[in-house]
Amino acid sequence: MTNDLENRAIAILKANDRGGYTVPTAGLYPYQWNWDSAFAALGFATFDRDRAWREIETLFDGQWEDGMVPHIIFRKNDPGYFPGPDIWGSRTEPPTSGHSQPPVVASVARWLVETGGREDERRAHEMFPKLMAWHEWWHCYRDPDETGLVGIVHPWESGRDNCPDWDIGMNNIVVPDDLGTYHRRDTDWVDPSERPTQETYDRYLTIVKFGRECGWDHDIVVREGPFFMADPCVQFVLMRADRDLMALAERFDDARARGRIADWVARDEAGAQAMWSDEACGFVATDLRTGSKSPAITNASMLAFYGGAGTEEQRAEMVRHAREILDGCRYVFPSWDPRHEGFEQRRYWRGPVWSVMNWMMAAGFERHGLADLAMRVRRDTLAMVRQSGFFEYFDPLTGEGLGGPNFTWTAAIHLALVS
Ligand code: 9WN
Repeated sequence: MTNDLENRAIAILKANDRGGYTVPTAGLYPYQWNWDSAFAALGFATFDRDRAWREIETLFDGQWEDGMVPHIIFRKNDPGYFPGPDIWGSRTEPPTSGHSQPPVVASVARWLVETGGREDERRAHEMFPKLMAWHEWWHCYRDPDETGLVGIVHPWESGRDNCPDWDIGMNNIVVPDDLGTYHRRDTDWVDPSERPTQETYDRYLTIVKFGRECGWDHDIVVREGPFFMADPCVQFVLMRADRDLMALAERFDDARARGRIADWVARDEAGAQAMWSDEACGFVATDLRTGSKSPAITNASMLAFYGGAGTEEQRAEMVRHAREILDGCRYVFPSWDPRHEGFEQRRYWRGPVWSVMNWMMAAGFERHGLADLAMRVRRDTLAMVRQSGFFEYFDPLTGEGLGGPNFTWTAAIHLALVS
């Protein structure tokens, strides 16, 4: 039996369907985004498993020869979004952006297999080499010195674009005189006071210009590009996904893949440790150029449980942070610590709550026997939707819905939580 809200969520997924892939929200985000599709699949799986698989299979239409799965696939040009395919200049078919996004897909594939039947197993098996190539890309190109810590070359690659986490890396970017003028589109759809500032956007585009001009050569972008930071979200999502990929390799009895993944898993924890900050007493974003650490706890820090990172003592510190932050917010989990300066309850990734982060976080809490924390996070996720609808994100102090309406991943997570 479905209720009105579930029917509404299903209707949103169907309305955002562009034939094999969904757009995050009509207007503001008119293309296929990487981790949005992974979460969309979780929602589709509650009523149409074939469509769930299609959502993640179509993502790999954009996979690069070197294994990278880009963060946006531009299937048809839509002037409603900036920067479009020409600005990225990736010269791929289909046109794509030039960097990736948090690799959630292997975890979704494992989940589909373990909750499904033979057809799910068949499709996961078919996808398996592509997933291996993507993970290999992360471990090889984004961790060239094999430290176990992968880096990101653009805040957009984190999926948490405007988080104050990136300020330490972004402040070092020098905007060139020949960046040129451009017309942002995001502020046509959403109140500019909730979006990244113009100064931030100039720096985003400075990184894109650098990537375009070196032909998106990953080695050059990583070694010489304007930005290279470690992100707790990408690192912990990859840690989780490596283990999920290992479970698939065992299921498919693939000894070669098992050996390769075992190497990655063995390095992952050392990488996580490099993000530990004694000052913040937690896992935080780290600038891989300067070694500077972001000063505050975020919802990405809390994915340590999801990734299975940290010692018992470190996890106890993280639980202490979680409880204090939970006490200070009507709705959790905020994207920047409200006890810390820089918290903005409405501005993009500088305070608001995202359903997808909550979904992963709750799974991590549960896995570590923190049922009360998991329950609170899930309860708030559902409550914000009930109060405000299926918005892109929410104000942690009031529950007001912000950003794009009728948002695919908010609808998908709602379905995943109630099913
Ligand atoms: C840039 C689509 C994407 C999400 C990201 C979110 C936002 C884009 C933007 O929208 O990023 O990739 O233009 O702000 O931050 O997580 O995947 O929903």
